[in-house]
Amino acid sequence: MGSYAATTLLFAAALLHLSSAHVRLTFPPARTPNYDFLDNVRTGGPCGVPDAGESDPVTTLVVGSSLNVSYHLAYPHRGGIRINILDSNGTIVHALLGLDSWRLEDDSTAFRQEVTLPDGFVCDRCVLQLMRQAAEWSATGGYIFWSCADISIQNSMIL
Ligand SMILES: [Cu+2]
Repeated sequence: MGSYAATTLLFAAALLHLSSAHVRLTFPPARTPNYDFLDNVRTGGPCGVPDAGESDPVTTLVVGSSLNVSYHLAYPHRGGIRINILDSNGTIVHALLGLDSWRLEDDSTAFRQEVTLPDGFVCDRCVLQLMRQAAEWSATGGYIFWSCADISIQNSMIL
């Protein structure tokens, strides 16, 4: 294969990767359309897709409980994750893994992270936001994918 063909193939592979193989929440399930290629270059934050209102799945969680946030990871990008609770306006109200560092940076194939919801924080409609770095695409680590789930946090599962 000539170097031109090899270069073209490599470029095609990179494009294919950029458009199809990243990260998407599986629990709580991502809002729709639940694309796995929502990044901070081509889509707007904090979720990449707008809240679709009534048609979105809403996962009810119990205040102060622990859960395994799980995500489909199509490719083991370098870098870590953050998990935040946002209010319905998209403002971070709780950074469940901290705001100042990335977690799981040493485990690029991880696909879940246990978190504990804050005591006393309930919401009828809020957002669990996952951010996942793809550090090899950015010298500063500022290239990320995001995926959001619409959630409600209640005092009891019995509504
Ligand atoms: Cu990817």
